Amino acid sequence: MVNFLIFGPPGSGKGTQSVRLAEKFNLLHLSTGDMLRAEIAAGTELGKRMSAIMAKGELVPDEVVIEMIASKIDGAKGYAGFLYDGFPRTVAQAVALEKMLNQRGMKIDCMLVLEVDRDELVKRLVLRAEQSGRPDDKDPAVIDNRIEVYREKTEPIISYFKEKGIYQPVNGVGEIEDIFHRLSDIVVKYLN
Ligand code: B4P
Repeated sequence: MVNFLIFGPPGSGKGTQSVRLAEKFNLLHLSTGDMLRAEIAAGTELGKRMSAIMAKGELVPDEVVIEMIASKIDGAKGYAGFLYDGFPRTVAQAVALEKMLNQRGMKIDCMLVLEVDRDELVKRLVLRAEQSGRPDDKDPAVIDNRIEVYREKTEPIISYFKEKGIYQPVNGVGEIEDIFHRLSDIVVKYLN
């Protein structure tokens, strides 16, 4: 099993590209954002507690998402690999993921990093708010906070993994299809 991380600030297109990559390369798409939104939609106790945190643009507690990912990895069969979307988001989550994979005889093989400037991110999220109605996209102050939280808590993971030689930066600006080709060209190398 090959383990890919797709990484980048909010609105960089992680979710958009992950769906396509998962389909093309038979990867299990693991989006912690989608898992959390599913809990909220189902009205679970966990969902109720997490929705207030997410609506402010803050990160949910590490242990919540680590537990979610572990339960998905175990029992997954028939895939060429895993694609982690929006996880890890803190160095603590990165360390937990490495440990979880090591215990199962795997490692993180590749970190795809979508690079998109701030103005483009805000533009995309404002547009998405109109279409999807996601509460965390509606308020510009919340979007700013999510970008800040990314810079402060998530971006340090890049240097942590750069030292491990798995860092693969990708230009995330342009047509969705073109970005998909840039990513696919890297992914295919790990699967052959
Ligand atoms: P996520 O669900 O991960 O969402 P995101 O970072 O906002 O978006 P993404 O980068 O996937 O962008 P997308 O493809 O949709 O997180 C939401 C919240 O969940 C977090 O703020 C946090 O509270 C919580 N959370 C999730 N995981 C967590 C974790 N591990 N730990 C703690 N908390 C966690 O693209 C955005 C928009 O741009 C779309 O409308 C898309 O159509 C558009 N777009 C994409 N590519 C484009 C392109 N090339 N050109 C133009 N538009 C494009």
